[in-house]
Amino acid sequence: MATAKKPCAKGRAAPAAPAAKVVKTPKFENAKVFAWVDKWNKICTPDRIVIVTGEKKQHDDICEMMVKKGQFVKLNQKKRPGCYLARSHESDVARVEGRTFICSKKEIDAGPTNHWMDPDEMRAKMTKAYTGCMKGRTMYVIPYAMGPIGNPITQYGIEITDSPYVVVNMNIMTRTGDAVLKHLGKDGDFIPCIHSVGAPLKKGEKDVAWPCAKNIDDKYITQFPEDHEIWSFGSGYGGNALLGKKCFALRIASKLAMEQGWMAEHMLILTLTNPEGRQYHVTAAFPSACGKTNLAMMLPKLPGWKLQTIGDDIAWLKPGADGRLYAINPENGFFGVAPGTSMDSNPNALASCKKNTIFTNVVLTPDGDIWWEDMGVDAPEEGVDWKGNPCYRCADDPKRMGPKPGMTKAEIKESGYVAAHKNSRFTAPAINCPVLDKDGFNGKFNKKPTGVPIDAMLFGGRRPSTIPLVNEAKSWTHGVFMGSAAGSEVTAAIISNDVGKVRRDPMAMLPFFGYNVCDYFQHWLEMERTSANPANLPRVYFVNWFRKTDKGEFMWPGFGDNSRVLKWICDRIEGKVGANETAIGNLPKFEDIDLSNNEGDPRFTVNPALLKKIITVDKAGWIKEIETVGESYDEYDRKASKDSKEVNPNARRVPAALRAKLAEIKAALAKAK
Ligand code: OXD
Ligand code: MN
Repeated sequence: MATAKKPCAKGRAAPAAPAAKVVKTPKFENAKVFAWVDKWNKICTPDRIVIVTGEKKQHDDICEMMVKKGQFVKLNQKKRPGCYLARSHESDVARVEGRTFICSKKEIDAGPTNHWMDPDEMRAKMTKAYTGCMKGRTMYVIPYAMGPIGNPITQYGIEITDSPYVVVNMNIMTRTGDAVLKHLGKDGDFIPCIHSVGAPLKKGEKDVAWPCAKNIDDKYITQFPEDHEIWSFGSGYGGNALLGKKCFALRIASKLAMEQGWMAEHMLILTLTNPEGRQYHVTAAFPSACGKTNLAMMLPKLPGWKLQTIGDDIAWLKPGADGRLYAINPENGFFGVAPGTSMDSNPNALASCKKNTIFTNVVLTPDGDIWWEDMGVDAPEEGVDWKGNPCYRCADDPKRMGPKPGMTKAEIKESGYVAAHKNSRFTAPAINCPVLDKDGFNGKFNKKPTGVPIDAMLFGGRRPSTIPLVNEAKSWTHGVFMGSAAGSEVTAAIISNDVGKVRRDPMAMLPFFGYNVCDYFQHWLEMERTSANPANLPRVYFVNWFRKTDKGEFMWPGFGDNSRVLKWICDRIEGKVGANETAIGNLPKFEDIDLSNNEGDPRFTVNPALLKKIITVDKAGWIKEIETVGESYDEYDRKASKDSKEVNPNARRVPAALRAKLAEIKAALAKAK
């Protein structure tokens, strides 16, 4: 039964809730920066506003404040100076692709691979969520640069956030602070970004270790590609909250790049120097968990060859007057996956996180250090797992940990337990990397700030069958076709109905296209049409380190042995070696793969008989492969709504040049022996 409302004292109407107190917006010389901060100050109503200066003292003070609040664990400063550990909420451990939106005015412009919502509807919905969302919190204003400040390829952003975790991670991952504001001056342009963890605090309420919106449906990672704006709400996870990374450097930047004739790609950049001192610059786009960071920092097995890192995740490439593509790494650090990073797989990544690094969701050891699965070192007797619970060294495998003392490896495996989250991360300054190519990283070539000219572009994926070790595209269009067909195979290691099926991940950009995938393919093709000298575009290759035997054993050792493939690529560029010209592309001749220094640890030794197999065409496999690439094209051609089987006549189509390439390879395969 409804109860009658108590009349207000003296019969007057109840007073309206007091308007939230708005703190004063600080002054900024740049009017657009002031307007952006002022707008969100009034909506989010934080308790205070702090401008991120980029200075070490402010960074350290924020870290210490987080330690006091229980949001960071300070690691053993003798072993890991300047290092901290964070543990995230269980709902907030990875990118949320289902809550990531490209809010273009028209749905078709977001395309068939993106989630879309009408921009006005999204703005209204999110503005409601942002209203009062920073109560009890500090609003930080982070001026940041994607790329070396002042470089012609660099772009700038202003991220507003209420997360100190975001501030200190952005300090590592980008160039932040006063220098950026100075560079922007009165009217310099930037990408406006707003982020909130979506967890306002009531007066006197104690904060939690990892504030966020706990319900996945309350998280929004939104890009407005026409307005070049980024709005993120409810998540503190790196890929959702460090807005310079995926949201700006890939989604918004890919749109800008399409409009302005350059490229924003999910690619590592490396510098390779041969024994004669000739330098090559290579980019590589692999989907997640396919070894981009490992290749970017690899120690070559081939004597006399040197590899240096420029970037491990994102490349921005601009065409030069000579037709070459010049690349910078827009980032300033590595946001690497921890598990699996070991002295065997990537000693340079381990060295990169020796100091000034933030670890998220790894194991804390009793001596204040960190550990993760497949780190290649014995686990401590006991530790604290990523959820903050005790964990213990496994009874019969010192390289595993379980949730109870004395558990066996089999028991731990059966339970599915991991002590470090599978997507646990290190955020490490690039400058820590022992093999950093400092000039290239600073966007310089021949001492000039232009980015480095790219000689070869690689695509790849985890493909246990069919796809050869390395395959050279016969033309730029063929290279674009190869990229469009990239993907990774679901393996028997995963319990899934999709085993053996390929998840297509064109150019490794599936979660990162800022616009319609078909337009993106067209843009790649346009790079040749609009080039000042198409002959100077990079050569394109498809590589696959992951072929397996019928018994499930790797046929190629990978890691440092991949230098053999890179050398073959350099030899091709120099015209030093020929190739087997096949229906699918140019494959190496066995004798052209350098097998020197092929001794030692049998795990890292090339088996010549297996090598022969992975540089030939598996005709039956390729006929199937081409068919499934065609199916992915058909899928893109359908209307934006993913589950519709109808072909929408208004849908953007896969470019005819790629359809023609597919048909050409299919016909050549049919004719091949
Ligand atoms: C990714 C990453 O998810 O780089 O691709 O973090
Ligand atoms: Mn990535």
